[in-house]
Amino acid sequence: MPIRLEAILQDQVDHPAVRDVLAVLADACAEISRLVRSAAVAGQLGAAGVVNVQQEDQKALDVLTDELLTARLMECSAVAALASEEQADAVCTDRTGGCLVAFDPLDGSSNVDVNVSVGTIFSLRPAPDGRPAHPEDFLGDGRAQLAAGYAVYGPQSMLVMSFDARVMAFSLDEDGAWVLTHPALAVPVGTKEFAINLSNRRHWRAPVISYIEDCLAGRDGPRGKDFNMRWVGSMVADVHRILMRGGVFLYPWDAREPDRPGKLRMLYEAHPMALLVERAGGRATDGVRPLLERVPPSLHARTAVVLGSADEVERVRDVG
Ligand code: AHM
Ligand code: MG
Repeated sequence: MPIRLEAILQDQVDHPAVRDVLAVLADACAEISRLVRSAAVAGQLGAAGVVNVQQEDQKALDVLTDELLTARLMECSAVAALASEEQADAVCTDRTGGCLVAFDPLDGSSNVDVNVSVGTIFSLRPAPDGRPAHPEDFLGDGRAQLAAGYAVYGPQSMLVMSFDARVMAFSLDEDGAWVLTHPALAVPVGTKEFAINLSNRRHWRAPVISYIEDCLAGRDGPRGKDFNMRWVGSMVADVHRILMRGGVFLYPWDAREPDRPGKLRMLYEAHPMALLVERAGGRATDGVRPLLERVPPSLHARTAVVLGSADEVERVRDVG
């Protein structure tokens, strides 16, 4: 008998607000999966003709998924405030207690028009007790997260989440229900796969170049083994591969925009993925410090990211 997400949330999540918010997010991700699957037929691919707070051109689906998640979360009484990659400011309610929810509604959306996997990333934090939330309440370290997860919309739609020490994965069945397919993900060590956008090589710092050169040298180089490279360009898909079969993912600082500490955002990309990877036995750093120790200075603050198999991440040090 397949185990459904509702049963897991009911039996295994002690925190009522976390339980409610995860249920809402799971339903919303199932809706987004349908939206993504039918987007070509519904004429919802392509650009929205708007630029978001990150100065990135939004896709029509960036806007639709952001609106969908915002609407569903605002209806949930356990949500005190939300922050989205697509919105300049946090949206705070006058509710007290419950959760703060940060999300990237459609990660990797530059891939959506060419039918490559995209996803939704989310992170739950405790809301303050006894007063309504302020936007600054989101600015805590990664260890303060109550739960985190992502959905990946690929050949299968999967929902990966952690609300305790484990990382579980659910797959969307034909009837639109999330069914437990992977009860405890564990990132293996001793792997031979790296993921980085190699086209940025000339902009990296020396230690990143040296790490990647050693991988590229294969069995003739200092690592003494051949490596494989993968770069989907959707963080959800690259991290999903690492949670399933190991490897390392890097989006380091680079010299294109020297004042920017990296491309990926801490609150709704780096922190939730770091929580999942660490709970699955991997490591996640900004090249220097554990990502979960970092506190974002602002809602959309960026960071360098190195995550994956513990032994590989340990090798990539002092590159932040
Ligand atoms: P997005 O949230 O606007 O889609 O941007 C984040 C994405 C990540 O999913 C991915 O790892 C990275 O950007 C890819 O960057 P690049 O195009 O430089 O390879
Ligand atoms: Mg993203």
